[in-house]
Amino acid sequence: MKFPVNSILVRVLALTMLILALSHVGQSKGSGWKQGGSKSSHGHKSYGSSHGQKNHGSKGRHMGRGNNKPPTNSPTPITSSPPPSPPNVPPSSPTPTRPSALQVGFYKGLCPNKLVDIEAALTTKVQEHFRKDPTILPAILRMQFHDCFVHGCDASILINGLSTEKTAGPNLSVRGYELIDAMKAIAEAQCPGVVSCADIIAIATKELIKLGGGPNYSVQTGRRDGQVSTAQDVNLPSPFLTVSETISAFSAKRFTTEEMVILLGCHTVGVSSCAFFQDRLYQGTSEFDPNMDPTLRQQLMPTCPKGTTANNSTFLDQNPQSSNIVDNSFFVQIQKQRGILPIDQALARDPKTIPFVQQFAQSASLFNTKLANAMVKLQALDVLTGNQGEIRKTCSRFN
Ligand SMILES: *[C@@H]1O[C@H](CO)[C@@H](O)[C@H](O)[C@H]1NC(C)=O
Ligand SMILES: *[C@@H]1O[C@H](CO)[C@@H](O)[C@H](O)[C@H]1NC(C)=O
Ligand SMILES: *[C@@H]1O[C@H](CO)[C@@H](O)[C@H](O)[C@H]1NC(C)=O
Ligand SMILES: CC(=O)N[C@H]1CO[C@H](CO)[C@@H](O)[C@@H]1O
Repeated sequence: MKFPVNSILVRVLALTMLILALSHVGQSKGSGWKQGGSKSSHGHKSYGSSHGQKNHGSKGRHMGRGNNKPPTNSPTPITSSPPPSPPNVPPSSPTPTRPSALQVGFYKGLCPNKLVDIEAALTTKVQEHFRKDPTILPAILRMQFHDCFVHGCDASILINGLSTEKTAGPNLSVRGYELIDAMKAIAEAQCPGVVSCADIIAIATKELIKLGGGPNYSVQTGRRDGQVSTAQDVNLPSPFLTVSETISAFSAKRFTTEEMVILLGCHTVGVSSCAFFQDRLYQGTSEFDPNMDPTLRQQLMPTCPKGTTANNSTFLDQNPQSSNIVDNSFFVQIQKQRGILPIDQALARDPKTIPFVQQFAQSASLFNTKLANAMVKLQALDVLTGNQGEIRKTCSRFN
């Protein structure tokens, strides 16, 4: 699944975004459309990243925050893997004590200048970047998903090297590293050695979802950075998996089917390149999808001629008013047989997921609440806290 982006400058940016859209490239496909075959997950990860991530342009309404944004949701913090919290509170410690679990506002008072609000400084950077490039939204959503799904949310996706996670097939379309590096530079300048790269990704993700018109939830912080990153660990759910296979993949990470559906709903922003859906367009190809909306098929054919190797892309949310907005229109589109990725369309046809698709399509507020809760849970997946891991000095290298 991918996550696309959202909202915002709709028209103006749309062209730009298309150009920017990420293409997921290279994936292999699996078996046929809706056969239950077992496709292997090619390395893509779908979710947020890989395909999904395509960026979209941004169309949307306003760029940002704003105005009509839905009210803040306050998801209950979910601690999926509660880190051991040793009650070792040093009496009268001279330096601020780092809490040993994720919490909202973790960094308050932890910088040398206790008045520095480092999270606010980082958030400001995200806003600036988003104004210049709204496609950063799907890109970072995807990065967050890829990072958390492989080895927990420990910034392992950021490590450079010959066989790190970054080098795995699915990472191919992950981008947005420059924003993370810019945020880390701010953190190190104002608050050296304190802010983890894993938290920087989390803060960026939260802010971008809000900027894209989605829920304004409270992001937890306090993650530590991991010390392992290997390509062979990367096993993200492919967009060619069946619904049952996708449920299994998410279940292995302790997500319910409902949570899986809402997380795939992040495809409300982002783009997909032809490689992920062109087989659905042409009769006789393995994934030809006779039930695709015929108008959509006609639109997509010139974008992805049969057998093309061009990496043209299209929005995952085919509502042109909302292709770059984090909202529930993706679910309405797939109900109309206007899904792009095989797994996206399958969600609207499988009895196991139809009820969730219907609920999210009907209620924007339910979509926001459930998405906020699922993001908090995703961002707490297998995190390192307390004294675990490290605080990297440079996000792309272990210390
Ligand atoms: C988002 O939530 C924060 C914290 O509750 C609040 O200060 C801010 O005004 C909210 N922003 C929007 C756009 O609702
Ligand atoms: C997609 O790629 C094909 C082949 O390169 C090209 O002819 C076509 O104009 C492209 N379509 C779009 C919408 O970019
Ligand atoms: C996709 O197409 C764009 C524009 O032609 C090109 O810059 C980019 O490198 C291509 N991406 C891949 C992965 O081939
Ligand atoms: C975006 C990105 O960093 N992609 C990387 C994925 O892995 C390959 C192989 O190492 C790199 O060359 C890409 O740069």
